[in-house]
Amino acid sequence: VSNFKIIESTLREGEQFANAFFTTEKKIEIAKALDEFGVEYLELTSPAASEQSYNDCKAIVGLGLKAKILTHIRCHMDDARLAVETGVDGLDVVIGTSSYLREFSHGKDMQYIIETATEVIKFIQSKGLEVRFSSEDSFRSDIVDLLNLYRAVDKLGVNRVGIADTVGCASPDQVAELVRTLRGVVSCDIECHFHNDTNCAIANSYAALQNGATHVDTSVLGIGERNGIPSLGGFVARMYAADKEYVKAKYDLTKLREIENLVADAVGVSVPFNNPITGYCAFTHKAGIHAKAILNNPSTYEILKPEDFGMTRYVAIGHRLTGWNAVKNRVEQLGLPLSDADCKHITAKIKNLADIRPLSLDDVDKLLRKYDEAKLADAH
Ligand code: HCA
Ligand code: CU
Repeated sequence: VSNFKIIESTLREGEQFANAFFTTEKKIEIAKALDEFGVEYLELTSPAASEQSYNDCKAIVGLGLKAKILTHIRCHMDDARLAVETGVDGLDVVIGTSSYLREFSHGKDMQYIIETATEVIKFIQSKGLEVRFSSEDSFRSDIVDLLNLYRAVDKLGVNRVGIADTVGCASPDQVAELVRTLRGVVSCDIECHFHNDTNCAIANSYAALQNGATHVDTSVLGIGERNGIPSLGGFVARMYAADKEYVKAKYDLTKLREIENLVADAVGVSVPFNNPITGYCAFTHKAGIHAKAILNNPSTYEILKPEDFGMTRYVAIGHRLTGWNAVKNRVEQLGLPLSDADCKHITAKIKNLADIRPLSLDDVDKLLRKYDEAKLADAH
């Protein structure tokens, strides 16, 4: 799947994360970092949310970034009027279409939704701005209602329609089916927004792209409402696995770690240990069989090349699953003149010790050096 665009929503969906409070300075720092990374769009909190949100939106527009700046609004003329004043490149308009949201949230029927959408979309277009129209809770909406609505807004000439799995209930096959159907109904681009309640957000995004979607919403570390949406890093990892050259050409992948640390710090969380690419063990190889193969050729057990992301691989050796090839590699790194037989002998010793307690690399190095010294002493 090539030719997709990222709508980076750390500064919109991400602000809905429980811990998020971004100062203007922090928002600017994050916006600049994401722009350097190369995301195509930044989506910002609605200017209608608060006075500061309005001002921050203007401040980010004023940075003159390469990325297009979008803001996210309810399908309402008041919000649209306020948003166009900020100078953004486009508006992401959203309204709830499921019966849950129509009954318990805004209380409007489909006819009213189509009429309001038409008014709001025409207004945005009259200002020369890009417009996307999306239905919240798409996967629990009536399919006929949904397609009628999308068809109507496509006829108005919106740039994109969006589907949103607001509650994180969709599976990749359901996504594939809905996007494929939608692809047959509209001629505009298709954006998708998946929540991660059942850990399917990235798989769902990929399924959407495979079936005709063009734009994917992400946030750094996946922060958002509840447990969030696809993480920028995880999504990029998925797309790199699908088309490495395309992804490398489009984005500055070595910036990922810095951006994640910036956002983690800003919202007071740490980067998860098993995070794709930047998790602390993402490139650590442990079992002897893996270590041996990795040392021969990293592609044996690595689908992502750590150096493409400014990361380094690590082969863990101080444990009971270790193997003599990994030990030998360490011996060579230390420049010790030990034979294969020596390495096998030391490996047995490491396994014995590691059955009792885990060994640090330092412990292993000491063992290796001691062995070497003892050998020298014997020789004299
Ligand atoms: C919400 C809105 C949204 C909007 C997605 C979109 C969602 O906070 O409920 O604009 O496509 O998940 O539905 O984030
Ligand atoms: Cu959302």
